[in-house]
Amino acid sequence: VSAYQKEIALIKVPFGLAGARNGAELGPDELVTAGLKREIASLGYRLTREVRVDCPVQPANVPARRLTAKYLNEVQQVSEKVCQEVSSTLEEGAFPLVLGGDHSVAIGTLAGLTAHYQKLGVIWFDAHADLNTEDHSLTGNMHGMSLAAGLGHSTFNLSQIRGAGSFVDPSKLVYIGLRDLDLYEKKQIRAMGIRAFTMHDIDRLGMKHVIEQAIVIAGSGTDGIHVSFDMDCLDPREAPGVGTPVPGGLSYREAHFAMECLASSNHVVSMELVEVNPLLDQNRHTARLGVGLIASVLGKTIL
Ligand code: B3U
Ligand code: MN
Ligand code: MN
Repeated sequence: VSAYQKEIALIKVPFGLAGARNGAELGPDELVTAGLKREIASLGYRLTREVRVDCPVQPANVPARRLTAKYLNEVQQVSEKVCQEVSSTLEEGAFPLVLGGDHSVAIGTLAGLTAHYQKLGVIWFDAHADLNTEDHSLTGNMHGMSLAAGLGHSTFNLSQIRGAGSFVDPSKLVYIGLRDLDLYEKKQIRAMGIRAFTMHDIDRLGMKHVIEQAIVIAGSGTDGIHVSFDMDCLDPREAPGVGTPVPGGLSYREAHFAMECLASSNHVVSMELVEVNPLLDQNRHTARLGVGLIASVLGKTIL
């Protein structure tokens, strides 16, 4: 976050239909309850916009749907709205902070960002690659397809969203924290040559090296870095309140250190934090950690 940009828009997206379990739709309110606005204020930011995107909830009678991409129409509706909010935020010169919701909200965020930035760098913190298309997903859950939509691989993709810009450039995309990939996703990562720092790489190289490399890849020759932060990148001991926990994830300090390095890079132009599931959390632990990580990206330091 640039030192001059001290205006923030809070875009809450209480949408959980594209996730694996119920509860991600409660994430935005949980993050606010855990003290997010206090942190933002105490870091000297002005909240110039606070919106709660109107999201569809599960209908009483779930109609028979195609299993390949569940709740596609709902994801489309939400993506349009999130895109509009993100792009108005950028027009006003504020920093978009998007709170999910499941990770499908990223489709709208990426749409709004590409509307404004020609060359967007993206750092995707996640246990998963979210690269499935409707033809390859084994679950039909669209939170596992958001980057495929951002890259233009799935049938529903950025080009279908009003106002979106061009697709994300795979050479400016970096993964951090991967440890649960479907076979198709592995093939795609290799075929596209996407820089992927798996948990193995973090063990081997250390987070310092990983985040520095990630900032170089996503931050040089781009208009800035979007941080898409899926809370399941963290180890479930740190963040139990997520829909699809995977053992062996980032530690508290690794995650904070990465956020602190991103803050001092001055390249971050937007952030989203997704997949906080209060129904699965313990003592609001995951939401509080989420708030702390956002604060670190926004420039909070220990001393
Ligand atoms: N790759 C699997 C699992 C998954 C993706 N994202 C999450 N889980 N959170 C899928 O459903 O596409
Ligand atoms: Mn994800
Ligand atoms: Mn994930």
